[in-house]
Amino acid sequence: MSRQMMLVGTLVLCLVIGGPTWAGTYTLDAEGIPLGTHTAYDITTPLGHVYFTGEIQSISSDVDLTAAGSTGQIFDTPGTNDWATLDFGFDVASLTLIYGGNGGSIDIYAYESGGAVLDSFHQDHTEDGYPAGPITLSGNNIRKLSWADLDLYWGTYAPLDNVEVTSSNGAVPELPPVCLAALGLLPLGLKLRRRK
Ligand SMILES: [Ca+2]
Ligand SMILES: [Ca+2]
Ligand SMILES: [Ca+2]
Repeated sequence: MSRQMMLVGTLVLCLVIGGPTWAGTYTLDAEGIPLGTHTAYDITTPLGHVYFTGEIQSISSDVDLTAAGSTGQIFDTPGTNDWATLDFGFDVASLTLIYGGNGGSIDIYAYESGGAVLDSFHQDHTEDGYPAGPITLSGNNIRKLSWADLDLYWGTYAPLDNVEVTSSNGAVPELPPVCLAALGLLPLGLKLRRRK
């Protein structure tokens, strides 16, 4: 068997065993998540796991959010003096989303894994007729998105929808660790074979 054939064979075999990891963009639309309040609800996406803390509501009651494209369920603040959060189990390059409310303000922060703020957004008013996005928050390896209505002292209604998540890894298939390990051992295998 030629060296090239062994290389291709090893790649195919380890991709079958490990499965390629596809990175790119995925939109979180809150559909399929049980209604009510959650703590770190696990949303499995092709990009990796995302954990939602906050309230899932069945429909937006904000006309601006609906006009911006919100359909069905929404990600809302819990209304328990706390932030709603989306925690990402992978590095995120940017988040494009629509937001709303029927009064008060909205603050949205994007954090890195160490807790430093990478980007943020603030709007003084969310009453009818005020903008609802889309806006984009970006940064080097975002791991968490948090938002709240601080103007109404933890107002209970500050919804997001259609959160388009772009992974830092770009839209390319990634080799699983088993492939990298197999490729790393390949030269050794060829050497032993030549000795026989
Ligand atoms: Ca939705
Ligand atoms: Ca509004
Ligand atoms: Ca709420």
